[in-house]
Amino acid sequence: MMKAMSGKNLFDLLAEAVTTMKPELVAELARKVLEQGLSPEDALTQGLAAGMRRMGEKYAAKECFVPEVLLASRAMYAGFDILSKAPGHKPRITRGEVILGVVQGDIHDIGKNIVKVMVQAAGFEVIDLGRNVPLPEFVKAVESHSSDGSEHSLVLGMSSLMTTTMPRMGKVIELLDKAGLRSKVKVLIGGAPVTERFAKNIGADAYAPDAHSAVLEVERLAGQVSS
Ligand code: B1M
Repeated sequence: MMKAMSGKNLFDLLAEAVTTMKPELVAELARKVLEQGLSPEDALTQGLAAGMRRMGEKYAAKECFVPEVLLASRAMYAGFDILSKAPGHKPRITRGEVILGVVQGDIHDIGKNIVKVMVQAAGFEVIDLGRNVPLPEFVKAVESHSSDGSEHSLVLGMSSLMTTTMPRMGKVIELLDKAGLRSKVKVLIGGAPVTERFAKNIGADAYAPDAHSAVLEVERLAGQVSS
């Protein structure tokens, strides 16, 4: 049985349990976060995401290998499942729709899933297309959700973790243009190699470096989209 502890301690322990690849401990700590009435969003960003970030740094420094990164992401999901289903974590009002996906050729979806939960928590409905999404699927989703008769604003969020796949986000914008749908949707992009400058170059409306900024950008963009 774990004693009550401060949010910061608990979030640090969560991050550590991710980097030490312990799914049972991550789940136990995530439940503790909820029992203590702490914020699931803070636990996601300061605990789970921080742990994965640390794991990413270790991988880049060749201090660990792909199987360990996979085990860490499995541990991360053990907490993610609990925190994302927390009561009161569901959107109370739908402030708009956000189509989200990782572009074709790219299977890195941990960051996208964190963005998804945070955006849902902020009251938006998320249409999750998943990862390795064929480019026309983004266009189809925009087409169907911009003509579904709803009064809500529509944002398309694309994620890419590789320099080889990030130009495909620009391709999707071109396809939206060709289909006459560009004005119906605001485009937000993100992912570790993406920059503000790249976003401008490909004609995206916004860039967010992390999940928290993604929520702020979605809120800003949703206010701009005409229904
Ligand atoms: Co891969 N991988 N990987 N990998 N992997 C990277 C990305 C890499 C940088 C590692 C390296 O070489 N240093 C490198 C890419 C190099 C490049 O740019 N060209 C790489 C590579 C090469 C590969 C493979 C090709 C390896 C191989 O097979 N030879 C292969 C690719 C397969 C494919 O996609 N086709 C591969 C595979 C994998 C695993 C399957 C083992 C696993 C992915 C598991 C999964 O996602 N389900 C994996 C992982 C985990 C990583 C690293 C280590 C960590 C990524 C991560 O989850 N970070 C990564 C190295 C690194 O980043 N240092 C690496 C934590 C996550 C919380 O952060 O995703 O950045 P992030 O998301 C953040 C922000 O970016 C932002 O908010 C999130 C939360 O704060 N954000 C958005 C993300 N999306 C957003 C969208 C928004 C807004 C903000 O708006 C819509």
